[in-house]
Amino acid sequence: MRKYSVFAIAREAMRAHKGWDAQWSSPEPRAEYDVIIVGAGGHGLATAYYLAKNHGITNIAVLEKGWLGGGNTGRNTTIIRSNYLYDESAGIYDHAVKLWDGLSQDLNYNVMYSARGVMMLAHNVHDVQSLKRHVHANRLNGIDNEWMTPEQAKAYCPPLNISPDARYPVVGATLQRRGGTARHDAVAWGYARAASDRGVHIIQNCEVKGIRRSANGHVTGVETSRGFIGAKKVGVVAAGHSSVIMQMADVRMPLESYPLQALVSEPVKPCFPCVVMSNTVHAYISQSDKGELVIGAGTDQYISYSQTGGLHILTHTLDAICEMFPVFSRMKMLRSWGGIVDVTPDRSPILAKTPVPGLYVNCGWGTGGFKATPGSGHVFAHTIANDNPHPINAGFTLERFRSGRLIDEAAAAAVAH
Ligand code: FAD
Ligand code: PYC
Repeated sequence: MRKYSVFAIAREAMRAHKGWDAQWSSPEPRAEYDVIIVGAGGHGLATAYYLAKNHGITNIAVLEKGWLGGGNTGRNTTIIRSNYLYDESAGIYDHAVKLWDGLSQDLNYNVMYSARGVMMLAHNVHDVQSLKRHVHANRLNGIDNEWMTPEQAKAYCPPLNISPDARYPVVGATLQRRGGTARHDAVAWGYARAASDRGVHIIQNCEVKGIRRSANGHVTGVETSRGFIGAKKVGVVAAGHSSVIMQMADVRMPLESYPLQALVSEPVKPCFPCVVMSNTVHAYISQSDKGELVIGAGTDQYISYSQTGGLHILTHTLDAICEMFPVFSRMKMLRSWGGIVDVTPDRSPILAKTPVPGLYVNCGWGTGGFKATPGSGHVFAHTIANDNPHPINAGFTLERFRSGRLIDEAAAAAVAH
């Protein structure tokens, strides 16, 4: 029997999709584009889509060193929520949640957004104080989030163990009902097809290796594995590798890259109704529409560009899952994988102009950028088109790491890193 990796299966499915060869096989690059986007993940493809749809800019190439959606977009655990602490974060993450609702219709592609509720568990006094603070901050920003007793949490999620004898007993929880999941690869494919329909070139197997600038410092294009390609503007959206690419234009980024792993169980019938996250025991879980339990942990503790990670992270995570949900202790694991996430010192993204004219960057989403995909693409397109940030991303500057005006979301990131 032929063996497929999950990504090979995805590629085959893409090819089988009607019109794949005609629509998405890599076109020959033009000599000059109005905009080049580096990275065909969800954020890069969404940026191209909104540039075309909202700003009438269609002479765009999205350059991808591998295949579209093969980076973190196709590796993440698809949790969507907007229960962050600060106003800037509430602005961008809730902008995204509003766009998720209606995205399938907008793209005419089923991204399987499912608002099934995201629950975050408290196991000690510190968790209670921190999570309640988030509930209050969210409400002030008009974002739904509510506090639950352990009994209410169990009523919402019956497999949850709320025994006081657990090693880390559940002492309360928050619930954002509009939070949930979507199908990650469908998001990349949906944005790709909709952008391609508007004339955007998606050029796969095309690695950016240099950024060329004129004598006055303005960007003029990129050196790639397929030769030089000219552009008036370049947007870098290459999670995990942003600092390497920005270095090509002599811009030093406040980023570190870490492996982040996840795994799925064998598929079973629907048994898990929502998303549950626990930052204290370092584990989170949901069930995909295929029936697999989707499980993840914190980042590895060392920086690396390797798309694997330490086995001990997974075993620790499974210990935690089995304690919180003893009913899953006899299930079998199907596969595990890793991605590379780029993390800023304040765990908030950078979506901004750079000191280089014509060069823009969208990075630093760390462990939590999938949920932001539509909102991020929407405001980054605005930033590139107008050479000025949208009010929603105005705070997510590079400059804040000099001024100290940080947006510290370490607690809301909810995945240890
Ligand atoms: P990517 O999808 O990584 O796209 C960047 C692309 O750039 C890649 O395809 C890459 O090949 C390409 N590239 C890199 N270098 C070059 C180059 N030199 N030239 C051309 N192309 C290049 N977020 C959530 O909100 N919820 C979650 O539940 C969640 N779970 C996660 C679980 C795991 C295991 C991982 C790894 C991440 C998770 N995340 C989650 C984070 C989320 O996946 C990312 O923040 C998000 O997908 C980033 O999207 P992107 O489009 O910016 O990056
Ligand atoms: O940001 O919600 C999140 C998340 C969950 C798992 C990884 N990131």
